[in-house]
Amino acid sequence: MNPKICLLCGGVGGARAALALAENLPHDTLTFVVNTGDDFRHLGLEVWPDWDTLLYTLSETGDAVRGWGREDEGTRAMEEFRRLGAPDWFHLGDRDLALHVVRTWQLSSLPAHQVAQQTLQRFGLNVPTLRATEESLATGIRLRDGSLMDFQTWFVGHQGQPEVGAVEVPQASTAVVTPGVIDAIQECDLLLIAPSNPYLSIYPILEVPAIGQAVQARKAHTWAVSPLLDGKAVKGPLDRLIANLSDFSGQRAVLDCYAAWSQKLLLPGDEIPGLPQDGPLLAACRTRLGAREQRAEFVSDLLDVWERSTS
Ligand code: FO1
Repeated sequence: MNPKICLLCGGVGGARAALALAENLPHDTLTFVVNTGDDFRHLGLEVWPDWDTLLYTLSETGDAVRGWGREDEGTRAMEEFRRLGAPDWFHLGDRDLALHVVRTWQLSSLPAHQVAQQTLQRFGLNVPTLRATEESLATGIRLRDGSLMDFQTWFVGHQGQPEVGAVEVPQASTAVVTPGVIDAIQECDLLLIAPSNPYLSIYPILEVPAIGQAVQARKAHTWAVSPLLDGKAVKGPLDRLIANLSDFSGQRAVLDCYAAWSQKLLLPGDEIPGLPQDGPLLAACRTRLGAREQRAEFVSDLLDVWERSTS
């Protein structure tokens, strides 16, 4: 029987892992819990980048090359923003913009989890997909010089270049956990941490006390998927964050990130030799997720490891 899986995810790696599960497993065995640390208000609009990347990836309406925003997207609104003197460092495509306008309008009368569910329905998606928290976790980047920069200003505005001293999640202790998140963590057979950026996409979720405690209580059932391939990040600033924030490098750094949370780390088999065997157990798994057949291989390996662990 297929395990009930709850996936903690964020970013492009998280969205691809969610797509892999949704393409290959019964939808009623899955729940996705999405990072809300990247969410911010821009031009008066509520922008939920990790949620939207998941929404567009699962509905196959996203720009697969960039990894964010819609495919077949227009730039007319952006051109007009520029003409009117509005900030243009964060690109909002025409169709993507419509989503943010409708979301902001809906949030004036509905809680975030209801707005999110309505959007899923409009995109024809039926896998339970939950924002980790009702409001943004407002991830902050503490720079090496001691100053604090909000996440999107660092990630997009400065292209992730300023050296990072720490990732901070100031709203974590007061944020309201979305209904259903704790139940999904407690009731799943397998709590899977997606191959997302551990520092930017997963750590903010785990920093929410009720979520962190629930995950800790399920450590024996928690597996993490490494976001590194050939010891390197597939996309984004992870390699530099590891250099800034970890005492280790490559897969050893990922192992260290998840030692307190996870019973197993899944990573390509040829990257296992040389890694220490005294922390989370290491399991070989094909983790390339760019093409449909690779995603099927990933899920097949995941289920093999699962069957071996339960027999
Ligand atoms: N990332 C960029 O690098 N540049 C952008 O202009 C940009 C716009 C954008 C608009 C909507 C959205 O949902 C995401 C967008 N992203 C953009 C991606 C996003 O900010 C980051 O990739 C994530 O927050 C990191 O996971």
